Amino acid sequence: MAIGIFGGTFNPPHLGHLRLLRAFADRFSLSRVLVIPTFVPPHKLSPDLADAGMRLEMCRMLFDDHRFTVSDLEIARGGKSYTVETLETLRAQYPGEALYLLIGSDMLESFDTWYRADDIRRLCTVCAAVREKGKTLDPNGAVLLENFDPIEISSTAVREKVRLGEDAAPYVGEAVGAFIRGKGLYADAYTQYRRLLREKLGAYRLRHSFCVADSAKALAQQYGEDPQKAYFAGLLHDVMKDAPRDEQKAVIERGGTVLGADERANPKLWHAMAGEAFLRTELSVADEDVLHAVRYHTTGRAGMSLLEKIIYVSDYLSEDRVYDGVDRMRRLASESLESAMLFGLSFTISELAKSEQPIHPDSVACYNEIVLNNNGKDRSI
Ligand code: DGI
Ligand code: FE
Ligand code: FE
Repeated sequence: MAIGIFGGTFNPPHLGHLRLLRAFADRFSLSRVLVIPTFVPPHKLSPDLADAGMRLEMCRMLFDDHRFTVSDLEIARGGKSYTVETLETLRAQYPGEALYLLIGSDMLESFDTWYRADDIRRLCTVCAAVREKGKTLDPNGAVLLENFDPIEISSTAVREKVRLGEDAAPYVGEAVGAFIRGKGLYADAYTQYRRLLREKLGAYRLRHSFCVADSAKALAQQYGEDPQKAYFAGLLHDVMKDAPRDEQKAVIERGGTVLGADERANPKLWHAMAGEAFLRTELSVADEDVLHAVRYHTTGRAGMSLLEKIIYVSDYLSEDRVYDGVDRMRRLASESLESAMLFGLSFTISELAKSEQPIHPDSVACYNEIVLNNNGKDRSI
């Protein structure tokens, strides 16, 4: 009998691991493969690292094959997980059986620096497979799994997808996907909102929203606003943008806002008002400053707060934006929010005027306020 050993953090285990494990078992005719999640010392624990019990449980769900056994050997042992010690334990437990150790190809290069690497080589056959399609590998004393067709996914990438509100199931299978969601693993305080945005927005608008949130957070840090608040407002500022117009209108009316004549004629402005109403009524947001930042992100207005300005400007300079002048916009925003506001307002107002569209009075008031404050320059001549 030959026994395979596959260690890793499995945070979380994914379909790439599963495919690799199957190829490993097939290639060496392994009757048994021990999957051994590593112990992680408490000081390394982070919100991004599922605890040992959960990693074990996820492994048991995913590696559901009669040949595979998930073992808590290293987790139960605790302390630093030395592979050589695990091999010695297994050698004693399974005398006379050939041991095959599967390691990640990324580990191969540094293998010689592993604790007692020569003893590891004596105790087992070291095996490795490519992780990226079409890559070749320097075996460095290991037996390579030939013709292995990897699934190009990593635990890091899965965690990032989950954090951004994506469902993990396509990468980790239904059971582990449901587990991650149920336990709220790898989520941060905004994951639920990103998930909501995924339902409400198309791909373009979703990316824009993520980018505006990032920009808003950075500007908040620069100008002394609460970065979390700015991130949240930026994330949700366009939440209603892709909804059909009659739905936008219904949300506005349900929120108790009455459309004025300037707004009724201009459906492009509705998403900002509907956004405010949605935050207030559906998400129970009570922070008036956040609500105003969403409400006035399209037109601006006179007397804007710092947060309102940050959201207004972020919408123009987020990473997804490409237009002539975006570099200038970014430069201006790094110097003064008002200069950036003025640049944005001038840009939009002249675009609107060129195509003979109405300009909302709030935009005019916002523009005038900044110009009359001179924006630090003398305009009296
Ligand atoms: O939602 P975004 O595309 O990210 O950006 P936005 O909320 O600034 O919306 C931009 C649209 O709104 C664009 O089509 C121009 C229009 N807009 C902006 N300010 C005014 C305006 N339309 C009118 N009529 N009046 C304005 O003052
Ligand atoms: Fe918008
Ligand atoms: Fe926007």
